[in-house]
Amino acid sequence: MSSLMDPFLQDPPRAPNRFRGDPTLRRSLERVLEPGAFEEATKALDEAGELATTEWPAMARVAESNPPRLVPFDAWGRRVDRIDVDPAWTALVAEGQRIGLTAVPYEDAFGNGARVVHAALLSLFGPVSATADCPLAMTDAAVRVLIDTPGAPGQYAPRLTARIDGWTSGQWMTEKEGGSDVGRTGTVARAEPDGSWILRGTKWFTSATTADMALALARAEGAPAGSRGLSLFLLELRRPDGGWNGITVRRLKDKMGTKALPTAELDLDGTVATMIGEPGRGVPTIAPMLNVTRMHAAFASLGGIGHGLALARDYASKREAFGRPLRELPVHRAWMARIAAEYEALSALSFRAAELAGAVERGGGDPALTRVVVPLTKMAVSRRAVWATSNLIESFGGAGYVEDTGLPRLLRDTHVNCIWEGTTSVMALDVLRALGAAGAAGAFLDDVEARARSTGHPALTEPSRAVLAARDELAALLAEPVEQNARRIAWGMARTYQAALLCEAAGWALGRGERAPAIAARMMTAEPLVEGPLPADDDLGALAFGDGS
Ligand code: MFK
Repeated sequence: MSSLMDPFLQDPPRAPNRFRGDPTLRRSLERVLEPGAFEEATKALDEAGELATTEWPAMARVAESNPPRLVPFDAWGRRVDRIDVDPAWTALVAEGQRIGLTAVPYEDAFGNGARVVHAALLSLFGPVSATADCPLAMTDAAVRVLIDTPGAPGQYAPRLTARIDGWTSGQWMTEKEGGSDVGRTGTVARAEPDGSWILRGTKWFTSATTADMALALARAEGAPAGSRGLSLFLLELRRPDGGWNGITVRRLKDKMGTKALPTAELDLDGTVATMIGEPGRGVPTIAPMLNVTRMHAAFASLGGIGHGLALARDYASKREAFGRPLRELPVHRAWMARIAAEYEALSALSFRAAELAGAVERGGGDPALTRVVVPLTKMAVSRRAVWATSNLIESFGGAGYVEDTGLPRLLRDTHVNCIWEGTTSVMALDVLRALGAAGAAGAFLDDVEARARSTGHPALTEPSRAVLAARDELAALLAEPVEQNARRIAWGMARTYQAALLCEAAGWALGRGERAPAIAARMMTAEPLVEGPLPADDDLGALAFGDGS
């Protein structure tokens, strides 16, 4: 061999079938689903698990290497505002539709487990889809709104849930003035004599601008300021002749991640729309959409951890340091175990949320508890997934920081989920708002207790005791849920609920000779579940902003 040839080559990390090779995911489904539904789901998940390590990441690489481009004018000077996306990205959207990401929740194949199966499919597809899951999230959510809103036009849901040649929907809320504070929306709607509405304003963050339709908030002329003056409108992006429906594209956003996803600033001027739901009830009418997209954010993040962990496990078997494969180094084993514990805990929380949401969507379940658990899950999974994916890419050393390994994308694309559809603080405040409903706090605390007590296995005595102590601490905090404590309460609830659910999952798994959830329960409950009290508001201002100091 020539001395110029480097004999040292690294074998790239390869994930096995992402469903069959992920015991956490398989266990979560097997435990929660009816046996018949689990068998049925396994076929679809096996196929998705295979594609998630082969074709989809290859397509995503192509899509990301050719990001969307805005073409404002055609060759002859006409304003066209064409958004060119790579065909691989369009094909990934179609793949998501084909495997049922906009259909499964509305089909009967999995009964009450539909949202659970859907969530698992999403966790396999999301992290390797070049964010093609984003338009599918909004499409799924738009279907929910159309179904839930009396009098909404009936022709759209069948198009949006079609597995072949389906439509996609956008969701246009965010404006310059109102990101979290949606009540500041400036877009106005003028009533026309034929009953339609004409919209005018600027939408500041519209993802998936290639959609066929969108749901948008706007203020009818003469309606009061604030969120109670907003109504919800449905619009088709294109007129029947193919031209834009009173829409011009100001620019595409240059984002930190989600590079293949065309996110745009749009001016609406003369956009023809239909009002959905009652005037002035736009926020509560669009709220079911938020609850669905927040579940999507959680499962895309969870999938990011699962995908990164699969690669990191493979790498740790191949890569040698200090004379041994990484997986044999005690420091590496302890670190990877902590990340795996987090994945077990976040999976337990996420699939519980999917179980609750699926039951409510089918007219049963516990709506008050679900209303609390969905924002809690979105908050905890998206934020902790940033920690987990950051640690996972670090586990590859320098390779994790090199773009053409594809690894940095894992962190970038996960990070958006902390922001998209409501930040961590917005979620914490939403949890407090949801706890205000009659019976919600009691239902949550009772569920924590029931899960912690569900196992008498001696290996779980300590974890279960820690959960019950944290439950009592939370009960005291929830008696006076002040805004300053919103994040502390929400994080305490998330960690305590995760640990309670882990105890239950661990009891089930130990019965089958599987010990990973029990180890995770021990690791998670060895850390504080509820943070200690905060200093006074004055002190917080002095520390955070230098107030009065
Ligand atoms: C994937 C790639 C993405 C690419 C890049 C994207 C970057 C980021 C782009 C973004 O900007 S995403 C940000 C999107 N924005 C949000 O998610 C909004 C965040 N803010 C909230 O969620 C606020 O909590 C909310 C706007 C809902 C608060 O509005 P209000 O009007 O101040 O709340 P209020 O008065 O508490 O609630 C009004 C009604 O809605 C109440 O019903 P009633 O009128 O019948 O009493 C609430 O119960 C109901 N409601 C609010 N949230 C609900 C809900 N109902 C059910 N579920 C919910 N989640």
